[in-house]
Amino acid sequence: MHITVLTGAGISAESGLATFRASDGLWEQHRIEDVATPEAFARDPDLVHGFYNARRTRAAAAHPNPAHRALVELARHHDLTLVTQNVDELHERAGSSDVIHMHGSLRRALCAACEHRWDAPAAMSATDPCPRCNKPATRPDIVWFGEMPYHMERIWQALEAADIFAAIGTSGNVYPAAGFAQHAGRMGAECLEFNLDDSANARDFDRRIHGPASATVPEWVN
Ligand code: BJW
Repeated sequence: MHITVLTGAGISAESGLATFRASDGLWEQHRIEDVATPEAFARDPDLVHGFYNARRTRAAAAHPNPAHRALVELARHHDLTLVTQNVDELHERAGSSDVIHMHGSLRRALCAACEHRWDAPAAMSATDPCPRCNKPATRPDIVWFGEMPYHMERIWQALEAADIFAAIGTSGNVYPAAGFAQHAGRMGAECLEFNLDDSANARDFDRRIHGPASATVPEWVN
């Protein structure tokens, strides 16, 4: 049996990391247009680096919770593809391997000039030189609005191969991830949603399991 899981910010909420669209979420404190678009980075790279440097510090201090750990257990018994929109590394730190980071990672830096990637230091600045081309064009290796998410070919294949597709802690507001349930369902997968409430695309799921992921996901896996 092949299971494809998509995780969003909600799975890391109980590890103390803010989600985006909650009333106290990241998009209440920052305008998307100021920190999560290539235009924002071109206009004010220091502001964008400041936003991601602070999140890198918070993510490094956070710990995986029972929902992250349950997915490690799931992979022991099933053929699992784990796709995350999250830029933290809590899945890896729980013990998951081969995690597909479709929106990039706080742990990686990207040269906007030559596209070289490397491990990010704790704090970055746009004037940091690229280790390959030496240009001062360092940016976080994060997929911003209007940019193409990573590993899409592999993800579509995993959705098409899935007997079960499960979305955990994602609001269903951001494409292409918000279209995954519809696609997997059309290809024959049973679609499950784990969330506190119905997401924006709840109608695409066969079953909706409401509650905190740290309780509902381990219960599903065991
Ligand atoms: C719990 C819980 C608990 C809480 N237990 N649950 C129309 C107009 C303009 C653009 C578009 C358009 N239609 C589509 C687009 C494209 C655009 C898009 O979708 N825009 C929408 C806003 C409409 N998408 C893109 O641009 C993407 N690229 C793309 O489409 O490329 C193709 C293309 C290229 C070029 C030209 C044209 C097309 C890229 C999207 C990049 C997203 N980037 C961000 C920020 C970067 C990463 C970062 O900084 O971390 O990624 S935005 C932000 O949203 C972040 C997240 O990964 C993403 C999803 O958020 P998520 O994870 O769902 O979090 P929340 O907060 O929304 O939800 C949390 C959920 O958890 C809630 O439901 C809670 O209830 C739940 N929860 N606690 C269980 N304990």
